[in-house]
Amino acid sequence: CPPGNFECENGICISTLKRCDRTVDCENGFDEMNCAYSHSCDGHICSSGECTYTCHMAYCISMSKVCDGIPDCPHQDDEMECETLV
Ligand SMILES: [Ca+2]
Ligand SMILES: [Ca+2]
Repeated sequence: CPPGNFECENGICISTLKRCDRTVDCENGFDEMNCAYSHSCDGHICSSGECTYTCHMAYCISMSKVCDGIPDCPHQDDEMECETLV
């Protein structure tokens, strides 16, 4: 990858600005791995008035994105545990 770019595990190049921005840009979420986010999340917490869900890699998404049919977690686990809620 050229300078200023981050290489995904599959060789795709993305801007380093997209690394650790809490949005999955690499196909497998590689750009969001090993990130030191500004705050840690253990289970379900509420911060700044917004409830968040924690994916399997300490990756936070809004609770409203859980079970919305769109994979938001790097491992898509926000959609995987929906069956049990039915
Ligand atoms: Ca990203
Ligand atoms: Ca989702």
